Amino acid sequence: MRSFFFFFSSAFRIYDHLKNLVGRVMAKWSLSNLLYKSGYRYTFFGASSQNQTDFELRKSKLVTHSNMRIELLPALTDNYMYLLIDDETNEAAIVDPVQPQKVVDAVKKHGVKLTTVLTTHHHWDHAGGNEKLVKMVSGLKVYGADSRIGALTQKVSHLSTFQIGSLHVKCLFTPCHTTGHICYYVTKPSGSEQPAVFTGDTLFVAGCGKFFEGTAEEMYKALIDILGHLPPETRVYCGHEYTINNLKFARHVEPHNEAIMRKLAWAKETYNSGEPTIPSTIAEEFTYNPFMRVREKSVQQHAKTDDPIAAMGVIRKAKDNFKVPKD
Ligand SMILES: N[C@@H](CCC(=O)N[C@@H](CS)C(=O)NCC(=O)O)C(=O)O
Ligand SMILES: [Zn+2]
Repeated sequence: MRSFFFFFSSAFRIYDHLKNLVGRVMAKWSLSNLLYKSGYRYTFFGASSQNQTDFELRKSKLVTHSNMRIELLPALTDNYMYLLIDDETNEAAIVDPVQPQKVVDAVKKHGVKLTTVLTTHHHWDHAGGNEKLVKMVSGLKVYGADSRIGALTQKVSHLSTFQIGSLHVKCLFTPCHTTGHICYYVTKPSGSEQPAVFTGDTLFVAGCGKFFEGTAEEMYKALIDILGHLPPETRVYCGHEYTINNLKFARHVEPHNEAIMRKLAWAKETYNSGEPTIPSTIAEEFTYNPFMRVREKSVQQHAKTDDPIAAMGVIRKAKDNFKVPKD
């Protein structure tokens, strides 16, 4: 009987040992690990080359304007949520709170009163936390322009305005990535404040969102006529950390543009130390963002057209099919 048990416990130990060994070898050679090591990482839309640090190591960052503070909260693989704090009243808003617990923790850390949710568009990686957050924090007003947005309480449209404490918010309707996309422009009336704009998936640092539900003409209107007319010093807070890939595409479009080379070197260094590459400014975007530069000869030559709206369509299609180089 004793030797019977001994046999089984040894056999089990050997089996367990082998299982661990096989598990470790499998983990080492698994597809995700190989992709990770070769500089690839997953997004829920598929794999994309980033050549960067593990997204788990992405740090948050606090940007101080003269009358407001904005905390960048990395979420999911490459999204950002933004906690916007009005220094005068201690009231706060959160932009695209896809990970509600992280939001509640940040609100606690700053000791502010969260009253408002600003939703840029209905996609899951932006609006997917709304329902849970309104259950965790009572009395929240949830802004957005699309009825597909969860927990929506305040439906807005182009040029709708409202306050967050003493801060003034203006809604800018920028349909194209989705038909109900809103950018939020925030100013401090009578302050020397540098304004902020939360651009969701319309304008990225050095890029723009895919045209899922819109046209090149709509994106031209959004980027050039609407966002492009904001004060040049306006800080741009976008929905994703796509800066490096975007600049590699920008370099492909305009190989002789020095502003692109400088920004790319800076973005690689910044991202690899775990820091966000956000915010930029509207003025800066005009120097390196090919989608903001569709009126420039160099971009039009690449797109083989002298019509800026046609150029917008051509380079968006090219970006959709662009294979991002490793460096
Ligand atoms: N290509 C993206 C893949 C994910 C994706 O399609 N993202 C959407 C927003 S959720 C988009 O509009 N991306 C802009 C682009 O690929 O230029 C990346 O760089 O990781
Ligand atoms: Zn997105």
